[in-house]
Amino acid sequence: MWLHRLVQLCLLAGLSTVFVVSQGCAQRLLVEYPDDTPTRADGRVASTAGSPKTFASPDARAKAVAHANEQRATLLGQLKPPMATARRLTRGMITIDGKLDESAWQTAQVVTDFKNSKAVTPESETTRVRMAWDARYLYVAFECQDSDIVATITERDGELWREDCVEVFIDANGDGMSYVEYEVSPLGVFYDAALADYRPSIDWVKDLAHLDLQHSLECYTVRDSPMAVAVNGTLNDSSDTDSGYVVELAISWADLARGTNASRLPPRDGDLMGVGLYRINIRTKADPKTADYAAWSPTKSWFHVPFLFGRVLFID
Ligand SMILES: [Ca+2]
Ligand SMILES: [Ca+2]
Ligand SMILES: [Ca+2]
Repeated sequence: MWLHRLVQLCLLAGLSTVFVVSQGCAQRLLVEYPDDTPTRADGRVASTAGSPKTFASPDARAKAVAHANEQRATLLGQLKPPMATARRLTRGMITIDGKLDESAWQTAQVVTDFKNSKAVTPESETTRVRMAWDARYLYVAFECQDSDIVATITERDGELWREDCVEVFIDANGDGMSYVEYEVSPLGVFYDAALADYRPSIDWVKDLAHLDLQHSLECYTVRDSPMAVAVNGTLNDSSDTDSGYVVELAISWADLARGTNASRLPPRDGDLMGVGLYRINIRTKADPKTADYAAWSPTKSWFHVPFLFGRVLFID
């Protein structure tokens, strides 16, 4: 019954392929994201609302900017964003199927040690991420240990951050301002947005946590960024203990280029990008109110702090 309902939900969500394989008492679910998914907007659209912050006087603005710059320098010094390498692959080495059995994944650097972003405390269940790239895609693989997998949202671009999900933010030109955001849920639902025209000195004058999302968020829809999810456990059933889920994602350089103002994609050997890797982990069993908002590079606030993203070094 549960399975039937899940397949129904996936069909409703426009997901083209669902494979279920029984593994003892564990159930394995693979979901592929189709090419013809409905879109909210084709490519970039203009910001819909909001206006830049205003200040009582030029002096007040200068003070606010100086204060924000000072805070940014302090946070950078305290949090020291981590770095990881992504190695270049030959095309075809990775198959997006939710299984990380390719040799390219076995040899990729493992990013781990995620912390709750605000409190900078260790997450409750382990997240491991690997990255790699080729001429067409940036590949990102999440392995999420999760004893209680929670995912009910089936709508594309739904509010996935309210349930279990993983998130990748990419500041392709490293300016600490504009970036794209991708989210994937254990149900294989996708969210994407471009955050542009973001001005750290002006939009964050209060406490570095007040990015004017209304002004900066742009709807945008990927065209060539396939992903697959494998769940080892039961979704939305807290009566048992789940093992976790895997998200295997390929983000095309073409999609990234449409969402950012990066001038040089794909990257070249030695290029650096800002990359935020995040995971939201609802733990209904532990306490319905608790969740981990975990980050590879914690921000001491929410996730939208692009100058504190981790750094990824692209190497041949
Ligand atoms: Ca694979
Ligand atoms: Ca969970
Ligand atoms: Ca479960």
